[in-house]
Amino acid sequence: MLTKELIAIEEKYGAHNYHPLDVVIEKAKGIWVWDVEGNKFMDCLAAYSAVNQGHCHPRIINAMKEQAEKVTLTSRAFRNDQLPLLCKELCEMTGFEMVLPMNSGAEAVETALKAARKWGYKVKGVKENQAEIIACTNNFSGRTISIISFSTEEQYKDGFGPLTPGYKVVEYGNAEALEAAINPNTVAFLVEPIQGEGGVIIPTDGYMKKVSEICKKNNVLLIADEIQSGLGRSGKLFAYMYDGIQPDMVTIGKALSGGAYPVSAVLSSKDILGVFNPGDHGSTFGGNPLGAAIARESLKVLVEEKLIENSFELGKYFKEKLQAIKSGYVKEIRGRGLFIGVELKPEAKGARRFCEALKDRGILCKETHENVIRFAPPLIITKEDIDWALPKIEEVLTTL
Ligand code: IF1
Repeated sequence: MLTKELIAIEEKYGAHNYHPLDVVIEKAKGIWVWDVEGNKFMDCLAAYSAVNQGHCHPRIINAMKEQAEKVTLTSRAFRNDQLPLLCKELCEMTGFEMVLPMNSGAEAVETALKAARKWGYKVKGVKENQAEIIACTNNFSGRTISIISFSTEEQYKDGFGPLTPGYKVVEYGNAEALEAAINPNTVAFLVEPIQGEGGVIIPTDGYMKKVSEICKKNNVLLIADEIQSGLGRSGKLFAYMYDGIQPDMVTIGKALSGGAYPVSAVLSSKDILGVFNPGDHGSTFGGNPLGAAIARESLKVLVEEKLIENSFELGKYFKEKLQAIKSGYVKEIRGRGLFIGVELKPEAKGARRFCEALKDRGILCKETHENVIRFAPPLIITKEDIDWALPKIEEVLTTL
């Protein structure tokens, strides 16, 4: 079936909770995707950084096939041979002591929030039900009712009340605002070291170091949400590493599985994740052997194919070339590694039409926050691929 028919069917039978570009993808490999009519596109979104390793990476797909022939799900009522190895390998790779595996990014964030609250009561000594968690303006950490409760995007909250209490919001990038908001009931500060949905917002140098010091001084847990910015996207393993800190908890997801299967996790210490006793928390699929096998191979690919270094080098190259484009529409170009946002001026009348024009030239991007075009291709991209895309991007940014 062709694009129009498939779109009509989806419009009829599928809920309209998205407004996707009208490209119907049938096949994907590396940085390229093909639609049902055989048109080829460069994927510059990488499924919101879930396919950092490239679409259908052969090693990841093979790991998935092999494990799928053995056992896919045991539930956590029993043990399996893949989860212990994933936990060990994740800790060795990241320097954390303990892992709690979940499935979606939101579930990992919810797990971190629950751990912080319970740590607050059992370890810090906050009075029951008085725990406060501080988040940032323009945050995005998932779509559950508790997570949207601290969103500053009205649409994400509209119609979903009553919201979960116990959250405060401070200005992103403003360490003094965090310090002022902390009180004896504050148990944690949740922050994205680079805000993705917020429009690829990079805080001033040293912000993460400052908030880490403020949290330590006030016995408040620092939770870094690296579900989008992590696993090489920023040019380092984690974006917080630009400030040379180690948060108390880190949430990861998306590229943890190379886009092959929902796998997420919370990385932390024994003291913090030790607040969970058997039966406190869990999930049917959390820690399943299929996801664990896929995640183990996805991490190996990231390291062995030097994708983090590639993200750093080619991100610098891509950003410099974008900055060299003389466009009256561009207000600012931000980025770290292959996490790049091109913010347009109001007179550009929004980024959506630029994404549509890029699609017509074989490049798939996604606008974020109305006027930012996000360029976040798989980390396997080459200089030649970027050179293929640049003239098309220049044409759109200078002639639309
Ligand atoms: C959508 C963007 C939105 C995330 C960070 C947790 C999660 C995400 C930093 C939750 C998920 C996805 C969700 C998807 C679109 C995309 C997204 F930021 F990437 F662009 F929405 F803002 N922390 N981000 O980025 O992970 O539960 O989705 O696995 O909901 O539209 P999830």
